[in-house]
Amino acid sequence: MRITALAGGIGGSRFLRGLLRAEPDAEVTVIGNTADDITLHGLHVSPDLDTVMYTLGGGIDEAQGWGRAAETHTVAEELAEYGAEAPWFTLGDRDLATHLIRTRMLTAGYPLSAVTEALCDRWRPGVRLIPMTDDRVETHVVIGDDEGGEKAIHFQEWWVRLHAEAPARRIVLVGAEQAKPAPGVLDAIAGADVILLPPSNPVVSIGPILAVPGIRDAVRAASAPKVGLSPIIGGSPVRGMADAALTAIGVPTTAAGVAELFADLLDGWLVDTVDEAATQQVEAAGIRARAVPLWMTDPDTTAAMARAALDLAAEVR
Ligand code: GDP
Ligand code: FO1
Ligand code: CA
Repeated sequence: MRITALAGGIGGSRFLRGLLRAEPDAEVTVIGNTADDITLHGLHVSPDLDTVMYTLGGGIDEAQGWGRAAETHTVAEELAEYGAEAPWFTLGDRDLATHLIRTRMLTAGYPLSAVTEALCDRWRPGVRLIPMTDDRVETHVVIGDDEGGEKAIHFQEWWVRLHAEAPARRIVLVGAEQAKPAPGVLDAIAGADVILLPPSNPVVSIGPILAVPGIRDAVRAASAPKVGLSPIIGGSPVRGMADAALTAIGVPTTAAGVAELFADLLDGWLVDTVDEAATQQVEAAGIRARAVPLWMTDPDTTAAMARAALDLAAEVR
């Protein structure tokens, strides 16, 4: 079975780990979000690609959900002593090696998709990981400034430094309109037997992937059933500040609200059992809905979620 999934960082990669457990023989292609990418100290950092690569490759810091296991921070401490840029964004020593290799290959002229493939040669994540685009796309968040005006800041500054507490007036995907899907992305969508939307942040993880011209249309046009899993349980984003991003685009932080955001392309949607009542609203939007446990507490529970998504896909096919 060929499965294509669109994924952000932590939510996406934890779900993918369950998917590989539920369906070990599946050929899984992951289209990763790159709009969180940031250049720091001259290095190209791709948090969501790395989170997928490290999680599935066994190198993730499990408790934190991002960055490397058994990490040290000697370089970060030295950079702080120099008063270097962005002290709020910590790059660990082990993680830095990834950014060094990535930047070196990009500078040598390789596209990000080829660089990602090379990095995955080491990590062997068990999926084919493709960035959504080889072009630069950056999520910026417009917030109020001290003079009563407004300013746009990089998504990571809003998320990590400001903890998404500064109300977002707009979320702008800089460069998205000019971006092209990376090689292999459209084929992976058109050739899939099932297309999955894991419980990733709908606004700043799945949103940017679908905003690359051609990707949303390709998903909609694909013959495969398209099934998503709600990243919102009982009106809360479980982990992180997805509610702040949803509010910024005027979408309620509910399992049904997120389904409606993707109503043009979804055939099926899973909500958590506490949101069982939301299935009616989702079905009214023309999407088959089921309620199953959606807390990714352990590998078995997460595999059961993936199984439920594939069962729903078979049902709506
Ligand atoms: P990020 O890029 O690291 O922020 O990760 P993603 O975009 O892939 O996923 C983040 C989202 O995962 C959060 O907004 C949560 O809503 C969702 N999430 C995290 N843990 C769980 C869980 O156990 N169950 C469900 N259903 N959603 C989760
Ligand atoms: N998240 C943080 O909250 N603080 C950090 O210092 C931080 C550093 C970092 C370094 C590499 C990496 O791949 C991810 C990192 N993250 C950090 C996580 C990450 O950038 C965000 O959680 C997501 O991009 C939000 O979607
Ligand atoms: Ca992310």
